[in-house]
Amino acid sequence: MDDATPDLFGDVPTNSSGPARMALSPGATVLRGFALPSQAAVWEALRDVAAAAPFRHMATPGGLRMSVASTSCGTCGWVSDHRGYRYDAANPESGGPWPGMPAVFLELAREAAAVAGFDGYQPDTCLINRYEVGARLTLHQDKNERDFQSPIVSVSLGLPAVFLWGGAQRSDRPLRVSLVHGDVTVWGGPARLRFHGVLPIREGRHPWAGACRISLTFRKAG
Ligand code: MD3
Ligand code: FE
Repeated sequence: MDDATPDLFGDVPTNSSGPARMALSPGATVLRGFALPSQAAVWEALRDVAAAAPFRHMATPGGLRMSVASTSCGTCGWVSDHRGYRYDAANPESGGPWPGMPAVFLELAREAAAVAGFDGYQPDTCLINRYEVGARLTLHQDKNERDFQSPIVSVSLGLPAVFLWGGAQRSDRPLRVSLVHGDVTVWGGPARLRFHGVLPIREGRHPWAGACRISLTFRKAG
């Protein structure tokens, strides 16, 4: 966290008085600690998904190995290779379908969306990103989904991250927001196409995740 850009919510307790809901910008809501009540069941389901569809470092369309390792569950999964970014019903690693979306994932995503004002959320995929120390995501937009009406819900687990929250243009100077284990964010409406990214993960240890951050990102892609 540099001094010129203070942590927006650094003084908000993460779990002392139940989940806190905060508007980041129109359409973007941070739900502090929202995943904590279901964290054990979420973690167990995550291990099942990763056993069925192992994490791997995909290649960008330009041929670079992503620093983030990923996998998916649901009726389609996010894929990147020399042909571009897309959602595919098949896991290219196995040729078969992705693991189904665990009920505990779906319930958490639907409840978070509803609290943020999006009733009836029906995500069909969850992208699971694993960040080792130093891994990052440069500023980008999520534009590979067919449906921009539905929000994106993301769950942060393991090591903390500094999330970059940009504007409609890549050149808009991003805000920095700390996300810690159990935080859930909901991005929809006017926030849906904003640029965003994740700064390199700093060293640390989490009791379950070890030296990693894991994010679950729910989308209606198909
Ligand atoms: C804001 N993942 O996989 S999730 C991605 O923490 C991605 O792994 C990050 O960005 C992560 O594409 C961020 C939070 C998120 C997801 C989608 C958004 C924020 C968003 C789409 C629009 C605006
Ligand atoms: Fe993204």
